[in-house]
Amino acid sequence: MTDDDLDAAARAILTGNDRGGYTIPTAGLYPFQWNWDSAFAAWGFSTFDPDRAWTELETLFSGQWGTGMVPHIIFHRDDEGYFPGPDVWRTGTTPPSSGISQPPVAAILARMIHARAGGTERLRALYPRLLAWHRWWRDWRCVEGVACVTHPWESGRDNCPDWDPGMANVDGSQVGPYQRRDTGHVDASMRPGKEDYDRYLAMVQFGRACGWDQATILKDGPFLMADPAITFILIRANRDLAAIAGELGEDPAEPLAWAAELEDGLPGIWNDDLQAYCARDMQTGTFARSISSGAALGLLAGIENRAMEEKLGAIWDRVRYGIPSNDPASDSFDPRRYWRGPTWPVVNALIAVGLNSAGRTAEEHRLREETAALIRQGGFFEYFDPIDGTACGGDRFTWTAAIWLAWAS
Ligand code: 9YW
Repeated sequence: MTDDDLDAAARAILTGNDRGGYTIPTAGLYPFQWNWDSAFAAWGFSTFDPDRAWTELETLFSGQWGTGMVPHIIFHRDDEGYFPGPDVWRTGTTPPSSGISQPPVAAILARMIHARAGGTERLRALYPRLLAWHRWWRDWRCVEGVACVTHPWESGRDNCPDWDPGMANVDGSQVGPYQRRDTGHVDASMRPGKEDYDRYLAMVQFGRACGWDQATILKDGPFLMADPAITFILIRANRDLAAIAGELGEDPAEPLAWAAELEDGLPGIWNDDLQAYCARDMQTGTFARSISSGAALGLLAGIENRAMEEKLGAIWDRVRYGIPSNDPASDSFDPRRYWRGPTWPVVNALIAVGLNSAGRTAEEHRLREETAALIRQGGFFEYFDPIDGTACGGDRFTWTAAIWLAWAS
């Protein structure tokens, strides 16, 4: 296939996964609207259908809660193919949705979509909703100055070793019987394990039992960990929101202040042993034991740190394709098990935005070439083995197609 053929195939994936105003990540495995997937889908659409790009974001924000939270899944219609569905989350919202959020990349991508394809009035209408969501992050997820997650699914990097310290203290033994659906769609050896799922469900059951009361979840919930990836993403997203405010004639003071607060909080997630910013269990103070691709998002937030960059450079050199989600030198590295080692084109794209902002064009070029090679060889899969390039997870994946169009090709 030529790159032109791949462009056409990528567009066909986006339009084929369109369910009317929103795009599913992939048919079968993920049949609803996912939060950060949609923001990337919009970026992809902006290369050939700007109107559809804005619609994607508008539909995402149609699920925004009164609190400002934008949920990680919006269940616009029923589908038995995914677990846990709305009957498990029981958030009571219209449209039905999950009770947690996902990485706030929408402002970063909305700004790039606007720069590429225009749409000032659509952006203007979205602005207060973005601001309300960022305020929710500030009020309900920033603890001791850093962005935290109350569930590994909230991080978007489900079974990453980043969450091992917090997961160890979650009791999953009382969740009762349930039927997973994911392992019916893809290879179980590449998915999170049963013990992981028991704990994921225990956290959902806690949220449900307290009526998704955020103060209770923060104070007494089973899991609270600082996430370096979301901290960096939120710093960048707040600055981009401030830039959007400037363009729209709005006051940028709030998002700028929120970005500065997060930057001030960064020493709290500096792990001296690893010489990197790192996930940290806020309940016990314990750091994660290996460096994840979350650390590689530092440049996205304009954070330059020589010691960490040397570490990240060594990690990159240990694989052939892209930034691995976990350090191959770590005993927790598993090259095909979801977020415990594989490389994710969508994360590579986000890292590349940071490299580009920092003027690191040679590294950005390398990352683009390695990511493009995976897609040329293997197709538009969800993620890849970073050592031999084997395509893994769901096929015809929306965000892989989107980043091909917007960045990798
Ligand atoms: C799940 C849809 C989502 C992504 C997440 C990814 C996975 C859902 O799929 O989570 O049930 O495990 O980890 O980042 O948004 O693509």
